[in-house]
Amino acid sequence: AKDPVRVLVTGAAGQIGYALVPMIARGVMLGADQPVILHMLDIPPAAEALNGVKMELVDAAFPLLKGVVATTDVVEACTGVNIAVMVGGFPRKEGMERKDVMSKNVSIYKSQASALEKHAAANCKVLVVANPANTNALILKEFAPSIPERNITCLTRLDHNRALGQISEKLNVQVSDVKNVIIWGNHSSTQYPDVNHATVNTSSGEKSVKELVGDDAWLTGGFITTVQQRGAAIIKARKLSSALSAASSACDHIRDWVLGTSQGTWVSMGVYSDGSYNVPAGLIYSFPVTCQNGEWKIVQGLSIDEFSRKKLDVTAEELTEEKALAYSCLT
Ligand code: NAX
Repeated sequence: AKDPVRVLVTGAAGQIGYALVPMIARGVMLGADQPVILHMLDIPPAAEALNGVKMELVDAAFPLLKGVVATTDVVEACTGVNIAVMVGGFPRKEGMERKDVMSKNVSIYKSQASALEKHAAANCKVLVVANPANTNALILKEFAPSIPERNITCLTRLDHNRALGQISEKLNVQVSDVKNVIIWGNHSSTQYPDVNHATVNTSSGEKSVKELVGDDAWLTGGFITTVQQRGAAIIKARKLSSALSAASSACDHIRDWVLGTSQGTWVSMGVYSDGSYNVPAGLIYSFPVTCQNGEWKIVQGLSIDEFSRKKLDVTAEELTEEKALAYSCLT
């Protein structure tokens, strides 16, 4: 039998945490043959709720779950973890300035970066979910210099999956037959969902999404805004933000990163930019990536038309501003 993998979930007493930890314990994230030990971190006001989640994990008697650490101590939470899913953060409340929210998250991600750097297992892979996800990941990277930058990522897979879902609904095809959409940039409303290279597997072979949809006005208009605004639409309908879809996408992100993407398929991940596609280096930016042997690689050589170029630049500009704002909170 395989040795258990230790998976940290911060903010584990929250909504996404509640949906995510059972998925991890069932093998959705790392595979049905991979035992796991869950490390759950939250803050003292949520300690009792966190303990309730631990009780439910015990009650669910998951065969793959070999242990549960539920704690408000960041060092205990980070010790020995192989995977860290950072869901905890400070939410934006009505009437709060952007800078104040940023400042709270910068201080959280700075201190959690240090704890991970000192106490996580070597080669720990990090996924930041909490917003502003790209910039939180960047702060984590800056304050954990001994963790390789390729190990620090943020979640845009939910946006990617939302784009697959919209195409599947529009064309009335199975979502599993749609692939290679791209989310470029920030996990925010400036993200660019791009279908220029996306395909659908049909009974007569692979067809381009653009050709099958045949409605450029939708692809460059309603489709993009629907994906960009989906989070807000969920809040309006549920009176709560997306949780099960966020949790499921976080599992997809880690599973593909660790176990690999299938041949001919790419996914979207927020990763440290190396300047590919003329995206400024030094931002955490969502790119199309393939994964093999536990490493992601940015898909190279895709054509970028003028419309797309503008969209890639707008979301990069927003990230550059966020980065400056985050840095201004450090001093
Ligand atoms: P909740 O407010 O339900 O849960 C957040 C939890 O984090 C709470 O239990 C809170 O006590 C805890 N927390 C706060 N500060 C902490 C700290 N310093 N250390 C550890 N835990 C801490 O929010 P939820 O709906 O679960 O969303 C979590 C985060 O995911 C939010 O920042 C949200 O904006 C972000 N999202 C990101 C998405 C993405 O695709 N990247 C999509 C879903 C979601 O909106």
